[in-house]
Amino acid sequence: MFGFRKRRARDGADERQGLLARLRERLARTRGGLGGGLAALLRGRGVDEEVLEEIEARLLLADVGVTATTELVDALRRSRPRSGDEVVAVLRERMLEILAPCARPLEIPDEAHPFTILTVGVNGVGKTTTIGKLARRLRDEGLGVLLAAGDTFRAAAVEQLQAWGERNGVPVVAQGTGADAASVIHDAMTAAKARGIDVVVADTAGRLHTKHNLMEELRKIRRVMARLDPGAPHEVLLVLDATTGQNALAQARRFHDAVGVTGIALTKLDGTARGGIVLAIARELALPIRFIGIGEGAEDLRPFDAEAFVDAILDPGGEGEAVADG
Ligand SMILES: Nc1nc2c(ncn2[C@@H]2O[C@H](COP(=O)(O)OP(=O)(O)OP(=O)(O)O)[C@@H](O)[C@H]2O)c(=O)[nH]1
Ligand SMILES: [Mg+2]
Repeated sequence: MFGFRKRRARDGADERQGLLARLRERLARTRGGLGGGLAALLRGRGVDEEVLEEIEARLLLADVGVTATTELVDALRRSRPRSGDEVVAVLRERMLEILAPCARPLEIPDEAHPFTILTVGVNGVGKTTTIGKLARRLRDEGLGVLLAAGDTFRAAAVEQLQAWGERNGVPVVAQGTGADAASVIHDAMTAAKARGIDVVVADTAGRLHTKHNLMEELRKIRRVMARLDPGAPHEVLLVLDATTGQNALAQARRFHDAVGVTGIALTKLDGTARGGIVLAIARELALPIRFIGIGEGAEDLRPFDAEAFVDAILDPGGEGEAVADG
């Protein structure tokens, strides 16, 4: 009995190592600009003003944003690091201070029946894909999930969500293209209640945050949901695309003003050197970062873990990796 438990614990540790390694691999481009680049920059010289300016430029290039970059560089200036390791240690500590308040995982309490998640965001940021991955994650945790095909605008949107539903064995409630999105989501909530489903995740059509009438439509969806359950939507999950850089902040502000965002999923952190946007989001918006997307596969959605993230973008660690790609 004891042996079994010990093996389980080790399997858990191995699995965590595997997850961290994959995160590192997927964030290689951001790390190339920050951590990996730092090691090369500091080789054989002290941390003078010129080095600080270079670090500042790299942080800005990685989309860390002016406010957080200034804070990080000021911290370096004050602590007078004498080696690359010390620079990394100071940055690590400060970055964690910035990120920690935002690393609040999505919790699904037992009381909400069903717990409803309304997914919103600009066109093409990864809403539907995130919903598909999330459905898989929730299902694996033993929760009953139902998806609502609330993107009734784009022609192939319903089929795309249905494909994710089939892949994960999760039911999808849909009407045709052109149907009223609020009515689809209403139907889904009613069906979920009748079937004792735990979580409803609703897709919506991509919309530009600057289009007033489209934001008004989201407000209507909100109202319809609240009529069925005063607590709904329990989560308004805003999906942001990391490759859009600082524009993501503008999107977040507009969506938050319109529908009250309660959590952020930040996608496409793989393959971009602009992963520092996570720090800008944490610094500029007091919103929980629930998930990060690091690939297109079903297992590529991760709860946001500040420590794992900072280590993955900063740690020059790995052998001979230094300045991988630019
Ligand atoms: N590399 C990468 N690609 C992603 C990630 N998330 C989504 N994508 C890709 O981004 C593209 C758009 O994703 P969708 O889920 O269709 O985006 P959407 O927001 O639903 O788009 P609309 O419904 O048209 O507004 C697809 O090709 C996805 O595979 C991610 O974390 N990493
Ligand atoms: Mg979509």
